[in-house]
Amino acid sequence: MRRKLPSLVLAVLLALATARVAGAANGGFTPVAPASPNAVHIQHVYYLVLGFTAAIFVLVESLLVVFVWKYRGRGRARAVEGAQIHGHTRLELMWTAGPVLILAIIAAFVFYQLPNIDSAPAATDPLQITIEGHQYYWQFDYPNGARSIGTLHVPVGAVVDLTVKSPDVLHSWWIPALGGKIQAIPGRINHTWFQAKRPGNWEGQCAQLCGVFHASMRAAVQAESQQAYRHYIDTVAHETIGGQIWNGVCATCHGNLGRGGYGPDISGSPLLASRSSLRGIVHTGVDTSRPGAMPPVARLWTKAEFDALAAYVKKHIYKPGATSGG
Ligand SMILES: [Cu+2]
Repeated sequence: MRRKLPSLVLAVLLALATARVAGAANGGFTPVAPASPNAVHIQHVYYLVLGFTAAIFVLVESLLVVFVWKYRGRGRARAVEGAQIHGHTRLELMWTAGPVLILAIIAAFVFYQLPNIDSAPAATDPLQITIEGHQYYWQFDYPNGARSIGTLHVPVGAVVDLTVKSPDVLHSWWIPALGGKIQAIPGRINHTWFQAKRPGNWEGQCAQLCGVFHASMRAAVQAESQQAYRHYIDTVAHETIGGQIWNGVCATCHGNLGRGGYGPDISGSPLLASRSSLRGIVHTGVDTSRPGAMPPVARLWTKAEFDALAAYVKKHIYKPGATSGG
């Protein structure tokens, strides 16, 4: 026993040292700090389930260690069978009734929390936002007709009603700090909501495998003052749409400066300076039957959006004379 003590102490210390990392809010076992009431209630459920599973884990593992020690071979020859033990009615009843009880408690608690996760707090005038998932970007439409790509701006404290759609394939909207996932399904309209309780920027990403660039399909929600929100949707969203489209749509594959990534280097391509050629390629895509080919990203853009992108790439991305692979 004395020989084993140092390794036992080491194991316990190691467990304690890693427990802190595991318990940290991000990158650990626990959800991110919630910023919306629905996310708060989801977290309550999470912790109840975590409590039971942690207790069961500790119970089972410690019994395992105790039994391994207590019923070890003690030098018995390998061919000789150990003592055969069976039948213990009370124990068997306990480990049948216990799990039933635990599952009933979890189910009851989930049903108790569900209405608060599902339904938004009553608000006289919730903010209506339409979200569209596209390969490989998120698009947001505001009540005044403004549109943004990649980042959704909302006023702090507003109940936000989200209408979630997809014109191409399945996607899944998910900002963990602001509630659960909701599928974006072609031909169907889904709804969810959130209410950002404090100013901040929360990130998430598409939670449904939707193609080669699924992992790059990030989204963010920026909660700001009512004044900053109004300024954004009245002025900024419109003025920056060209850059938003470049960064949110094109740069995903072609790199921030268009120097290539998954997609070819387009920084020197004359296509960027020619409106009609650019229009053709973003509207129809390239070789779309091939998996991972360029999708027709602009299929549903307005003329103003295409014009803004064309002006942006010509000014900021196009570098005549740079080597071009496409
Ligand atoms: Cu997606």
